[in-house]
This record gives sequence, C-alpha cells and structure tokens, in this order.
Amino acid sequence: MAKNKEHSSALEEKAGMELSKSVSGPSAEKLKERRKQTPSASHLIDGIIHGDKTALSRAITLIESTADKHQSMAKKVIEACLPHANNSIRIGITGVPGVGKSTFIEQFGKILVKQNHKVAVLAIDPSSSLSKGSILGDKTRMEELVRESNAFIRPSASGDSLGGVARKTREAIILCEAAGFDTIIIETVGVGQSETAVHSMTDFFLLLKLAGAGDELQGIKRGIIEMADAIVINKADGENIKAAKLAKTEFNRALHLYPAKESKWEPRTLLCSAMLNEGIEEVGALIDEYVTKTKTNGYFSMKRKQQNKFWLIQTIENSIKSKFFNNSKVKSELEKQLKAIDANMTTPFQAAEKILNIAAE
Ligand SMILES: Nc1nc2c(ncn2[C@@H]2O[C@H](COP(=O)(O)OP(=O)(O)OP(=O)(O)O)[C@@H](O)[C@H]2O)c(=O)[nH]1
Ligand SMILES: [Mg+2]
Repeated sequence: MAKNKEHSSALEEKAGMELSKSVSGPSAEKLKERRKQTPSASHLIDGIIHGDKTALSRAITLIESTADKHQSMAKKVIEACLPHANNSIRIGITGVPGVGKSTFIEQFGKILVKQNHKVAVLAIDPSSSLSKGSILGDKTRMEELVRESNAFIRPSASGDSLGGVARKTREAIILCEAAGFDTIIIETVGVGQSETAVHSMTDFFLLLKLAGAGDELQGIKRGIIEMADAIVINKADGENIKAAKLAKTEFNRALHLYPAKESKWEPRTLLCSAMLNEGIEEVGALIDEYVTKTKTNGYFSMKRKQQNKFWLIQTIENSIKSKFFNNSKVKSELEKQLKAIDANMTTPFQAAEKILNIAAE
C-alpha cells in the first residue's frame, strides 16, 4: 500500500513542471524559425544517408538553386553522397504528351513498392522553363504512389536550359541513391532533345507509344526508337486492343531491322494498359531480364562508366561556356560584333575570332 502512495498519478502536475511553459509562444517561434533556416550540409548528408525524404528534398532544392552559397553546399552534399550512390537501376521513360507516362509510372511504382523496392521518380522537362509548369507538376495521376513511404516523387527542375536541368537531374539521382532508393525512374516528354539526355543517365530506356498513330504524328524520331530497350504500347484497352496488337507485331518486325545492340539485348514490344493496370508487371519482368543479362555480360557497368565519361566532358563544356559568356569583356565585345554583323561590317568568323581573342587575353 505504501508503495502505491509513492506512485503519484501521471495526471498530477508537479511544481516546476508546467507543460504549458515549454511549448509557449517563444519556443514555438524558435522551432518555426529553425525550420525556415537551411539546415547545415552535414545535417542534410546525415538525413539523406538515413533515408530521410525531407532532407533529400531540401538537398535537391539546393542543387536547383543558382545562389553561390547553395551551390557550394550542394557540392559538399553530393560529394559526401557519392560513395553511397550507384546502387540502383535507373529507368528512363519517354513518350509524347498524353501517352500515359505518369499513369504508367504510378502503377509501375506501386508494384515495385509492393516488391519492397524503394522508388524515386524524377523528371526532365525542357518545356517547363517556358510554360513554368512541369510534367509532374500535375501530381494527380501519381496521387497513390506519392503517399507510399517508400516512394519519392520530385517534379523537374524548371527555368533552366536542358543542359542545366539534365545536370541537376543527374545530381538528384546520386542523392536519391544515397537515400536508399534502388529504382530511379526518370520521366521525360518525348518532343525535344531531352530523350538523349535521359538516355545518357539511365540503364534502361523505355519508349511508351500509342497504337494507330504514325511515328510522325507521335513526333517520334528514328533515333529514339534506336535508343529504346523496350517499346511499350499503352492504352491497349477497349476498342484499342486490336490496333495495339497489330502495332506490336509491326514494331517487333521493325525492331529486327535495326543493327544489333552493343548490349546484346534485343529490344521487344509489349502491350499494356496503365489505366487498367494490365501488362505492367510484364514490363517489370522484362527490365529485370535486361538487368540480369547486361550485368552478366559486363555491359551494365561499362555503360555507366561511359556515361560518367560523357558527363565529365559535358560538365567541362558547360562550365567553360558559362564562364566565357559571363566574362564582362566578352559580353561587350559580343555586343559590338553582333552590331557589326547587322551592319554587314564583318563575317561571323572574323567576329568570333575577335571575341575569342579577347577572352584569351
Ligand atoms: N484508355 C486509357 N487511357 C489512359 C491509359 N493510360 C493513361 N490514360 C489516360 O491518358 C491521359 C494522359 O495520361 P498521363 O499519364 O498524364 O500521360 P503523360 O504521358 O504523363 O502526359 P504528359 O505528362 O502530359 O506528357 C489521362 O487522361 C489518362 O487517364 C491507358 O492505359 N488507357
Ligand atoms: Mg506526365
């Protein structure tokens, strides 16, 4: 009985322990203030490595920022993440607007999450700088995937050149991998040069198509079909089924006409309905098959090395270009020479030589 008396009720307030004070106005303000501040690089690195999606998101925002202090912090974070990266399958998905990329990724992502994968979805959208929108800005079609704790969806960086967006996406891939995401999906709209950029940063390249519409109508160039490791005809449902089956046969036949790939992989055509969630698992199995084959024959790691070399050169080119055009002497000489061209006073080659000489001074 005496024991019971010692245990005072949890509801009893002891002197000096009033809860109200500890969550009072000033402390809450402090908390809010802390949240507003950019966390330190080490804080972000620690968070990312422990799989914290908020830290990952904040670090990607740093990558996207053009402010010098953010850029130098981003560099630190990326460097620290590099040793934890590389351990994933990177899948590029392209296709004309409306083909069903987002719907497909939502279904595919949910399947992967069910299989205990951690899925990150990033986007490359060269048009976003013009429209100020983003292909993933409209998240409604991934609303289920976005709620999964093992999924991370990030709209594309906007307001930049394709080269800039591509670099940021590549860096974001590294951070996602360091955060433990083992499947990285890059969505890009198949209308510009962005497919080439996506191809240069992914292991598997998937082209989503529609049955019935010709390639010219779908804005698909021959080069893109050549890059594809699989063609998936989406919307193979309802009245579309017959046309989709026909298209599958035609594409499979056409694919044989292309020269054999260095990967020794033979691209195939599949059918699916992202809307009805049909045929998606088969696409997943095909990707698995590709990964097994190319990891066994050494192509997988060779391709990644080639991509790294490509990005090394790209980075140097971009850096030289931006330094060159930001040089104030170059800027004023360029203006002068542009006027001279307008006035037919010089040739482009003479003008270029003058500007280059000024930069080299
Ligand atoms: N019938 C049918 N409709 C589909 C299918 N997949 C997507 N859709 C519809 O097609 C429309 C476009 O789908 P999205 O997933 O937004 O296409 P997207 O390729 O991501 O489009 P952008 O991001 O604008 O390039 C939506 O109305 C979808 O509901 C499908 O398998 N069958
Ligand atoms: Mg989309």
